Amino acid sequence: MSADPRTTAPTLGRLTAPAAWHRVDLISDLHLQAAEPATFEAWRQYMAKTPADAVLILGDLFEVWVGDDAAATDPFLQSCAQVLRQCAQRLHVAFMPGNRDFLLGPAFLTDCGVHALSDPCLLLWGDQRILLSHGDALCLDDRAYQAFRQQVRSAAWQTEFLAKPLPERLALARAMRAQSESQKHIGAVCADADAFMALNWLHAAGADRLVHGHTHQPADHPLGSRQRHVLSDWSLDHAPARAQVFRMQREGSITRLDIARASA
Ligand code: LP5
Ligand code: MN
Repeated sequence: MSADPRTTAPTLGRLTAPAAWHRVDLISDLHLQAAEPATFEAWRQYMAKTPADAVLILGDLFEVWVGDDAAATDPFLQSCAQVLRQCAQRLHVAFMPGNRDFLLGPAFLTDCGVHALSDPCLLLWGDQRILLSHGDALCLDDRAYQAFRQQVRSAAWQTEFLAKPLPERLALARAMRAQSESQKHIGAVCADADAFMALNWLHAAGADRLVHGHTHQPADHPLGSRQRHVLSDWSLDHAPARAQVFRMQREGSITRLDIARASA
């Protein structure tokens, strides 16, 4: 019998912020793709202009990622790599995998100068202890997804998948995206983060705040004396337009900025 994820202590990554950091930006769920040029352009400008000391990307930066070899031949992915590379020369950029881009590998990150974040990860910053996650692992009521997740996060499945020819991987990813969207259209899935599991993670990490994405329902939820903050997804190519940056200051204040203000 496998352990109950609601009560199991998570394996935590850690990021200790240097004393010099004053602002940290959190973004997630941009789902970058060539078919959504306005979203890409807003992200490009934001990455070039943000006054933050660090941009931490909490998963689903890309619509799908089927292996680092795809980036070598895809002009759109090369443009994304260039944006990451230029930003990483100016400030600390880190990436945590989401359910769309969990196959993004260390070779691509190293090539872009981007640091890897594991999920969940504890950010230690002055007096603050902030827990970061993509959020999909917390959506426990979505049993079908959790079974799928367990399978595709295994080393054996990933080795087998990445050994397939690129066109086959792209076709499988397209089929999986279509399957996922069709589930939503029939209203089958409306899972949110499990509050008990979120609180267990916060206790285990000794953290006051949990920040995650994935559910695309931006909000701030009290959890006893602690907080769960949900990031927005980004889309400037489809209504309703949305692209929010979650900006944290060293002294503890938090602001949700729309993209125009975040890039100023
Ligand atoms: O991403 P989103 O927001 O639409 O929905 C997620 C869950 N869906 C996914 C799938 C991704 O959208 C697509 C993954 C692309 C990765 C590319 C590389 C790997 C390719 C893998 C090929 C097999 O993560 C969705 C959740 C939702 O979040 C809310 O939490 O519900 O979960 C699902 O839709 C999964 C299904 O519920 C269970 C799937 C069982 C497998 C069925 C196989 C169908 C045939 C597909 C052909 C490969
Ligand atoms: Mn997601």
